[in-house]
Amino acid sequence: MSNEIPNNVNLESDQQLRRALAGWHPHYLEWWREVGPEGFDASRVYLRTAISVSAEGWANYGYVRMQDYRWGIFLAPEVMDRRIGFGDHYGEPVWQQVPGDHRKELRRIIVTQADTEPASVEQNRLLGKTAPSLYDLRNIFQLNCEEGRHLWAMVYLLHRYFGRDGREEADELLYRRSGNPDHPRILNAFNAPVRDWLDYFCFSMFSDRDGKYQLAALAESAFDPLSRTTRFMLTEEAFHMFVGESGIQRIAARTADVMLQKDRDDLFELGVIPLGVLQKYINYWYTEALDLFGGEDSSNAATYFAAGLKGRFQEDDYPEHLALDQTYELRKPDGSIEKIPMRRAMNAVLRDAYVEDCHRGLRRWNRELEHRKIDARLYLPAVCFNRKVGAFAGLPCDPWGKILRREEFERRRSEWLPTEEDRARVAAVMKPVYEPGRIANWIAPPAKGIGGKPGLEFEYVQFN
Ligand code: BYC
Ligand code: FE
Ligand code: FE
Repeated sequence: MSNEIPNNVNLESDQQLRRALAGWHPHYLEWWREVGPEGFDASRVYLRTAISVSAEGWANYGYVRMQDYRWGIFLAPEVMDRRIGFGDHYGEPVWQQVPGDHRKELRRIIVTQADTEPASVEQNRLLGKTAPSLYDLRNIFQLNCEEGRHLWAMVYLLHRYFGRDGREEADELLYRRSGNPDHPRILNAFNAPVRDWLDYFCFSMFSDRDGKYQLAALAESAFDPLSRTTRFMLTEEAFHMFVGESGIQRIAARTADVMLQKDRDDLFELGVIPLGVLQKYINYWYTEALDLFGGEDSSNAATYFAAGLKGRFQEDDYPEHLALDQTYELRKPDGSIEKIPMRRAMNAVLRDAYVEDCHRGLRRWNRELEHRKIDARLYLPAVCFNRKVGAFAGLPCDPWGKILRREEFERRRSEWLPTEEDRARVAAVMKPVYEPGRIANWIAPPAKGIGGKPGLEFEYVQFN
């Protein structure tokens, strides 16, 4: 079987690991059949498959049926004499095995990360039915397959380094289900339904970007196998964020074009998505993603940092790596400041880097509006808006950070967050387009195609 699993972890010579994976693999395929993309089992998709970690190993494009995708196990190359970059063990050699003292925490971090990967596949499973073009259809399938591979990456760590309880956790990962009240996925945003392509693009923009920051923090880990797996996963994450960011950009561009041509209020009737509705989806998914960072004041975060398990985004860029005797200043909506010891504030530090990154995407979207001399602008709501986790959880504040009376917040909620009516109208414009050369009315064509192919004319998915 190991010859079926592309890998650079010497699977051929590790019989125990091979046996563990051989037990898990059929369950994984069952899971994919049950909750993977629905309705495209017979389709051949123009996918990229990683066959090695070198640049050439990447550019491997071809038609495959998704269930035959070669999910592999890849670690970024070992860095010689790598040292622990932060926390109480700063400067010591990194670990090639799990230290007994931190086993529980490490397993928990890996399981939390792992759980998001299959969850996202489950969330997206129906979207192929309403894809705006073959290009977009191919991209969602590419992301699904790569999230499947990310699950493999984490299951590799559990099987290889955590023995029996690692194998049990790996089984649980195929048992929990996004949105299932009895056995839900671990983090909230991964139980939220992704019902239409606006949800999906926002999800890829904001939740996959959380992935980028969490994976980057884990890439700093003293546990070297975790660092190496997450470093390779990060190379795939860039495309996931591109799909989300460029997807929203193309929607904004299309809506703006229609606004220029037709001076009509009801853009839905013209088959495009009003900017106000796009804004509500942004408000929703951005704040769901902010919750994924955990509490601003977190003893777990302090433990992870002290132990060297989870660092900051690009830890090397910080002037020092102990984060002792420093405080983080958390600004509250009432203008007051809460001082948090720095190590306990690592979730907030990571989130701040994330927020800045989101603003870069936002500026690109707004440029589409500026170009066309349209006055409206998209924005990112204040970090205290619509929160369920952390210091701002449950606060009735508006997207500009102003605290409201609770009744007023409830009354105006539909101005800021998608309503059932919004969702129904979005769903009504999302009719599938499966012909090469054509695209749905509500989104602009992509600037370029995939793997050197044209954006629209190429038959990225062949139905059988
Ligand atoms: N939902 O100390 P606290 C990706 C719990 S995305 C539900 O504030 P901590 C991807 C928490 O477990 C990247 N529960 O936070 C994207 C704790 O429970 P206990 C995913 C939550 O522990 C798209 C309590 O509240 N990667 O890859 O520092 C497609 C207090 O927590 C939530 C990771 O998350 C929540 N949102 O947790 C595909 C990296 N937040 O101890 C893939 C691994 C907190 O009271 N995870 N809780 O029982 C971690 O590093 C950390 O666990 C967290 C923050 C970042 C989640
Ligand atoms: Fe992932
Ligand atoms: Fe991703």
